[in-house]
Amino acid sequence: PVIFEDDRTSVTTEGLKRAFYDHLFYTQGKFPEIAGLGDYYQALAHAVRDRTLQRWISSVADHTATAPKTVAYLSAEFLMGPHMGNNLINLGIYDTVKKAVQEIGLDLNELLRQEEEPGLGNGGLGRLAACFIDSLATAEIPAFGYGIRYEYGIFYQTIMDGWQVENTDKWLRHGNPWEIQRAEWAVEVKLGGHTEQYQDDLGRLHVRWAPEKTVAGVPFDSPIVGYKVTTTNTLRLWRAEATEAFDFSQFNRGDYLGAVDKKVTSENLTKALYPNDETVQGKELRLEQQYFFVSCSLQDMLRIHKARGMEPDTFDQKFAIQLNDTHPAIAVAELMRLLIDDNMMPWDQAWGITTRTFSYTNHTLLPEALERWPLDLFKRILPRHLEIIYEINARFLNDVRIKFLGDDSRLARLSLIDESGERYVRMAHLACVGSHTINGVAELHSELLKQDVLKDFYEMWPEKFTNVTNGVTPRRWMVLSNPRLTKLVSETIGEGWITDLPQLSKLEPHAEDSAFRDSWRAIKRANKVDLAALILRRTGVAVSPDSMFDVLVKRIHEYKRQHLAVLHIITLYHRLKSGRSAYTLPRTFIFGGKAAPGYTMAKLMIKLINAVGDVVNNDRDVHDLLKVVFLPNFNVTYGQCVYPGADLSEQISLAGKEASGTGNMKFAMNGALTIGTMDGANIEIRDQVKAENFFLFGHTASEVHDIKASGYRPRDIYEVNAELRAVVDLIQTGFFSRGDTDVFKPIVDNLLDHDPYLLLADYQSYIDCQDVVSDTYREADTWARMSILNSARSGKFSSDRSIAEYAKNIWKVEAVPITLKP
Ligand code: 26W
Repeated sequence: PVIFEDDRTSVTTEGLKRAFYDHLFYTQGKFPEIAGLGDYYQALAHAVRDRTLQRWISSVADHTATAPKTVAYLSAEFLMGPHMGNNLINLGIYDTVKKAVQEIGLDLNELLRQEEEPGLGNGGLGRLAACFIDSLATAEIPAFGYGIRYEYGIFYQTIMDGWQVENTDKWLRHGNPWEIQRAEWAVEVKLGGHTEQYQDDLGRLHVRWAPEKTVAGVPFDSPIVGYKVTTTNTLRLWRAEATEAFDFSQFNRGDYLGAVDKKVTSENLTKALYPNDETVQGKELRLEQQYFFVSCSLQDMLRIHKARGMEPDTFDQKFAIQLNDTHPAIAVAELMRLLIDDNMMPWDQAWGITTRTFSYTNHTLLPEALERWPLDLFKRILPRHLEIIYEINARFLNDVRIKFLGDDSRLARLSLIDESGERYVRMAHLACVGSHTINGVAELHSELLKQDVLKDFYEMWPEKFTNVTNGVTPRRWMVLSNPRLTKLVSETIGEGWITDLPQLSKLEPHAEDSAFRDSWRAIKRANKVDLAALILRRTGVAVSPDSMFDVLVKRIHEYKRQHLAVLHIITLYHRLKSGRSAYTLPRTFIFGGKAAPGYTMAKLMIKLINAVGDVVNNDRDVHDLLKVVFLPNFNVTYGQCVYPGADLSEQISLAGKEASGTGNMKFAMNGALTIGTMDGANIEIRDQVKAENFFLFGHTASEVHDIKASGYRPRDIYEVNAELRAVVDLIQTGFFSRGDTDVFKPIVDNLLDHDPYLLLADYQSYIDCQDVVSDTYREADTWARMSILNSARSGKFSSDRSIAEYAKNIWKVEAVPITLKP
């Protein structure tokens, strides 16, 4: 119930139109004759933001008054994607706004396209954080998302001559109407310097940290509106600024420009997101970023806790803090420091509070992704934290010693300090020791954590380990991105599925209804027309919506094996050229994803995709049966068009490498069939949709383990498999590179001599499976049935389910319904 209606709250068409003109005039300072699309977007965005505020303030007021246990989701990345569409959906005003905008003579879709998406994340982990805060708000759970307000998000990718080129992502160029700066809640963060002991009046010893420098952290808040509930939580992102004190002292010494210089240096801290996923770099600035946002967030939580009239000794009863991978793991040492040094709490009490507060999610099994900081670098930036970590370690190793008498190698393996060569601080170890619960993100991943990466910790504390399979929010990934399907589904089974996704199972009987299948197919066709238009606009390649849309979108990485899909394409092409394939199913291969700028092999994989596309797309012998496109700058916005338009979802990572995957879930919900390995959440998707509706290929994780253990020789496979040999030879002899035999040599050599991700071992199984896919697709009716069942059985993969599990089993938090206050 909107208690009083005005230009800021009204959700009638007339009220919305008034609000729009009001903001065009008073916020943008424009009138229709001189306004552009950007102005119209800003005007509408402000009108929509106004409509979140009454809920937001009601939520904050209620939480302030009743002090419920609150979740703090600490994440270095929040890959939010555009806010406007999502807010329209969650506020329940999409259709009315569309109408209001129409009556003004504008097109809502065109306005939505004006928003620069906040791409403050690399991929899966950052997008998961975004889905989770949507589900938290929808579940009416009091929660903050805490992170970094990068001035430049993930780089903007273009393709030149087939190669990836990176450009800065100036997402704040036109301002950000979705944030409110809260200068009054700025905090100070120390860096560098040294520590010293001192005695208080009672003669007790304490430690003081005398930093080399301080920076200010300024919070920027965005509302996170729950779906059709009043609860509106806060995403609080920190920006680094120079501290007043710092400027002032320099200025007084007459060094004005020196002071300005320092200001610039401070602000560099939150300048840019590191574009690497799965490979750590050990850069000083990255550690500073991590510590900066963690310290800001913990200081903020303690401020809120005290403002609610409570003492630090009850902190763990009021906050549950989730560490999104190890990027915020320094929080364990920082909370100890804040409790001990600033709040004068005894060690044991502080440690109890700390370990009851934190829980840790691991997102990767790749050894190169495990964060460790060179000890000297760590000590230079965080001298006090190193002391605290030494003390945590000493006490921890003592417990280990007691549990495993005389097992010295175990002590070395478990230590928070890696002393096997150059010394490092191991962040995953800090996270494990400081957390009450440790979880993986899919069943297989959680099992492999216990058997492999975190085995020693599992043996120490088996009770800490659990699984929470990832999920994605159906509000963005179905309702917003696939309105056609949403309409059909809601007309068929009602709207309950939007917040209770397992209700999609009510669609199952309709798979046998031919009229329903026709509607289902027509929707997929229409979505493919939209996707084809996007592809044409961005690549210049015309693709036919009548071909099968075979899609592989995710970060480019060898373990994800985009080049295995390329081997398949070349196989089909080679069959066509050698006349051994009279009847080829028309397929459009759609690739998208970014390579880390320093990851040479991944960049070469992009070049290979484009090189193969250039040849295949322009070869008349192919008769347009095969098209290969690389959609540049794949991001949330494009995802919203890609997932609904896909027929086939490629989830082809080497088994045991992909922690979960979440794109796989978005595809399945939207009716794509999956071709995939027994990896991550693929296994659970197959469990749900049933084996006959899933195209499985490749070795299992345990087979992979055995193959590697018994000495894998990829070249042997190349020697005996003629078709594979022909395919590899086409690359090797420069067929896709105008005779240049050097350019793809690193890929070919790697495959033939090392092949760490077992492409050759899985090749034949993949090709055979793809042949089955083609045969199945020809049976349009069979395919439609399978597509419906995939969607109908994807209910498990809502992030609402994931969040319910975290809330009940890990955070121990409950819903707090909010009533709207005038
Ligand atoms: C420090 C470098 C770095 C940066 C980011 C290392 C690792 C990461 C992330 C953990 C990479 C990531 O996004 N992992 C993905 O997390 C998803 C959400 O749980 C999973 O679905 C994906 O399988 C996993 O690759």
